[in-house]
Amino acid sequence: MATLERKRLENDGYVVLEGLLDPQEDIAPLVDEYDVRLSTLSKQWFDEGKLSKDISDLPFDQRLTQVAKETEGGYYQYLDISLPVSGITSDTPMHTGPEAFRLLRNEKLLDAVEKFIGPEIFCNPVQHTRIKPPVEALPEDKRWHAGIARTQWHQDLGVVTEEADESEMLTVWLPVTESTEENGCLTVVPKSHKHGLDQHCIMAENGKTGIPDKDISGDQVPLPMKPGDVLFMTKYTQHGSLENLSDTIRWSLDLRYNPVGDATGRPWFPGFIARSREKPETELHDHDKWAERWWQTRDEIVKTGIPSFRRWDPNDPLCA
Ligand SMILES: O=C(O)CCC(=O)C(=O)O
Ligand SMILES: [Fe+2]
Repeated sequence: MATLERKRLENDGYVVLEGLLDPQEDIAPLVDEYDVRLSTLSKQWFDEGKLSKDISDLPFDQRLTQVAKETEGGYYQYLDISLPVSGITSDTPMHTGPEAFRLLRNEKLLDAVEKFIGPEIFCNPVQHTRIKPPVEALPEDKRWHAGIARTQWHQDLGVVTEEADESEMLTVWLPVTESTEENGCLTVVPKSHKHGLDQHCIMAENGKTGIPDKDISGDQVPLPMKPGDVLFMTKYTQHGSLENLSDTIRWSLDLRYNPVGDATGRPWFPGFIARSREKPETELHDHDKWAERWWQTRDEIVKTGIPSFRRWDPNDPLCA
């Protein structure tokens, strides 16, 4: 029987559950983990001459903004919780800390995910940490980089492989800092999930893959959210994000889950069974194993490469 949450998702394409998480209990440990990570990195970058001053004493948001300026956005991959989809080398960094894993397995989050996709839950490896500085800290050519700046309109199915067409992939987006219209909150088009996959184009202006503005099919609703609130979206829901026009950072995580057995859309990356009522012994609880799988994946990909993955033809006449 469909739950109330699932009915709302089917009807609107998105659901926000306010206060699902406790910021102190569920999110603060991750913030502390990133605080240490950014201190370590900024010390290292200062020693290597990549930063002009030692900023390890600054509060996190100022440190991140300064790092964003001086590295021209180059910090992003060090803090993301996934490998990139291209350009992986033997020293590509990422963040695989225990608190990141703990959040992927958060019981309150999984209880909510269960209401949407049922009790056999696979943690899909399409997952990101996006810590976005004020836009003026970034050079012009990075102001449409979805990890650190504005995100182009898209559907999540448009950015994974065709294998996921039949999957019931659920996107879970949560703010770590308050997210507002001023600092670049998420925007969605209610009910836009009802017509299937839209044509995505490689935008002439910025080289990013997305849905042209003219094909956005309804009201563009900004979703200001507080830490603890969680947004759930279908793989067809049109969404994007606003620019960070504030003077502080806008930090979010986006995670994905699908029923065990469905394709993830990035088969070369490692996911894991987060919950199985049928076969609990198949769940992964071990952070070290999770981290190890990501690092092993990187090393494998360096040897074998990722099969070229280009869902959208840059010369598609529909995009002219
Ligand atoms: O946070 C953002 O800017 C974009 C997030 C997104 O596209 C997603 O969660 O699927
Ligand atoms: Fe997305």
